[in-house]
Amino acid sequence: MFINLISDGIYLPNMKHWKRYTITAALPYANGPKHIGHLAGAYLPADIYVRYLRLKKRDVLFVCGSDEHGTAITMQAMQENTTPQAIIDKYHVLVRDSFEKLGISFDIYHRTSSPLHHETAQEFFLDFYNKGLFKEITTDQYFDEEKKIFLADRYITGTCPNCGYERAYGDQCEHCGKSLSPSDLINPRSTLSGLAPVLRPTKHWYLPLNEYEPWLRTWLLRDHAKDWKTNVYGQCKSWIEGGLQPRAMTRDGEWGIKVPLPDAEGKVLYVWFDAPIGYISATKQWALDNNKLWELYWKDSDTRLVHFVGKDNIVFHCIIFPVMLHMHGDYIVPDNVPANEFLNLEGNKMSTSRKWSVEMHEYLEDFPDKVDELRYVLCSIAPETKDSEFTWKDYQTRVNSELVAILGNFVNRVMVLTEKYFEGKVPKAPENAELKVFVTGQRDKISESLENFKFREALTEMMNIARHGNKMLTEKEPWKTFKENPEATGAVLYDSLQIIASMAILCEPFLPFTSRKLFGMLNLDAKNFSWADAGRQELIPSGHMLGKAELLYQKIEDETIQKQVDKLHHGKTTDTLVIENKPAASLETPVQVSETEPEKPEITFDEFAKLDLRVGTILTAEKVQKADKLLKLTVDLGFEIRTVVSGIAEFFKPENIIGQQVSVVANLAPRKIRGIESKGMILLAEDEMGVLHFILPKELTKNGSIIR
Ligand code: B3M
Ligand code: ZN
Repeated sequence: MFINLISDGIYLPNMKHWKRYTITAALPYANGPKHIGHLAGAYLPADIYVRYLRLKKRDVLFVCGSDEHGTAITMQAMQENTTPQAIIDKYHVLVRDSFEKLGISFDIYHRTSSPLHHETAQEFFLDFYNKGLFKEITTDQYFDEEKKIFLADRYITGTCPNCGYERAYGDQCEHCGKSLSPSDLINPRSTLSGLAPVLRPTKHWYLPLNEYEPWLRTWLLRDHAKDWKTNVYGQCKSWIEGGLQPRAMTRDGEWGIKVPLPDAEGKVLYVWFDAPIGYISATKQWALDNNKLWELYWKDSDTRLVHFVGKDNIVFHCIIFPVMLHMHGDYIVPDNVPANEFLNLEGNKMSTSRKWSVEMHEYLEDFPDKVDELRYVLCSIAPETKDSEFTWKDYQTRVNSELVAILGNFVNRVMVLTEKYFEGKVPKAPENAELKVFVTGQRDKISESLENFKFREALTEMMNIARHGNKMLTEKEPWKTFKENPEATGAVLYDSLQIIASMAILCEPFLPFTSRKLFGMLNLDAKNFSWADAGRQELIPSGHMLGKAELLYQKIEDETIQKQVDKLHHGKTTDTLVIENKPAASLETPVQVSETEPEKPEITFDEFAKLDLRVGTILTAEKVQKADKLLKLTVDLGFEIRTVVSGIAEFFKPENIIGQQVSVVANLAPRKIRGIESKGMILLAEDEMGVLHFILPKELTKNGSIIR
């Protein structure tokens, strides 16, 4: 426990006074564009935090860059008939430029393909190797003989031994949710060639995570029980308690960083080994470019290291990378990993490959001058503690009724009235002590929320200042008092201008473009102000000439919103991209493979006649705990009521399918799914977008009717 004076002059408990900050945001895979869910998950909160720290005049470094290795990129290149280099070159630029336009203020946006990074990652590997820390293990892995490549789990499909679904992946069955390993699959096939893969022995270097369990229990489970977000802490706890296994830190393949050993021909470093080291190489590059000492940002215990990531990256940043830093010895470990959950879009999971997403570059094309609007909405709905949802309607409402009606309106009224009554000069007025207490109080509330990574709360407190200003104008009606009492009008406008000046500072982390405009309108130089200035007396002095007023925000019309909704529903026309990094149960982050389903072998009529297909009606539906994809249904089959567990939770809300008529395979052998006995299977059609639809008789049909 630390008690420290922070620079605003207030005491905040539990807060160490850090000398400097190293802030990282997950390195995006350079194999596709990134969507607003990524932005809300990691990059926006990181940027808000960093901008806040800079305003507090802290020494802060914000690093990011492209993650350019991994089997996903190799496989994608094969599928698209191009090279990994061509893919990463294209998306490195697209993603970097999108971030820049969105005001994400990285100090460096590096690349893991750079020689400096290769060297740094190899140095880590050799450090562990020379200290004898790796375990060398030879195992049998599936190999595609046609493509001459070892297959990552995701690239093997086959029949699920648990539910019989024929397109289960080597790491998980998406139908019943069971996690699998490739050898569990019945009739495994390579998704690249369609051929049955063969097993071949291969040697790899493993990080003995299990040996670091005691350290993790102390450093993470004990020391961060209070200050880490519960969603993050909970995930780490279940990983550690589930028993840690040694993890291979190398892969077979050509694309990536060569394993720096003589007997390692054809082996590269595992992408999750090298990618987080990318934060360190980015720091080295930045230090070279700016004449700084990189080691201070990674090896000094007074440096606060914070990783901003989405929830699918938690284990890598909270367990694997910290273990690596700890094994190396000289490095600091993260003080916090304030990971967010996922942002859904209009009722469904956001997904680039399914074309159900708003890509950052597309938003920028359609709304080039509405960056703060997006930042505002994404921060207000950020999935801080649980998944949340973006809808275009909600975007419109928040922009119109909050940014336009509260902040924009307040600023506009004050500018117009000052111009009208005081020729655009800050009027003379006595200091308002009460207002000063209010604004400094808000400033400190925002600080506290931001220090605790509660961005939504911080944004609300920031907007409450504008709400307060509007209320003041409405109550005091300075336009009515001017004739008889110009001092009264002057006093209200003076106070309002002080509020706006404070807001120009306090809104900067969230709305940097608005802040810039406000400083311009106030005719003040942003460089002369810091966080501590917000709320201080005479922030903008009497007699100061204001700049030109401009409209901060414009109302968003229904047509604009409708266009976006239509675009989403009708699929997109841009040719850019198509691959999604699917967070999987395995530690490999793979590519969603789009393939045409091959025809199945012929069956006889008698074989077909063995199926007992029936019409049924869903009576109840509920989510299965801890299984994102599963719903537990009871289905009325006429002759009996059945429990059926179905992998449709991503597509249907339980309350929406009660009373739905469905087709059921009634004589499927019962099986236990997540401890629930399921008997029967609901039939669904999967469209080209991967969306599921029920198959049902055209007319309402008696339950139990036979389908033939
Ligand atoms: N590229 C995965 C992702 O974008 C990965 C993050 C690396 S952070 C070191 O989800
Ligand atoms: Zn299954």
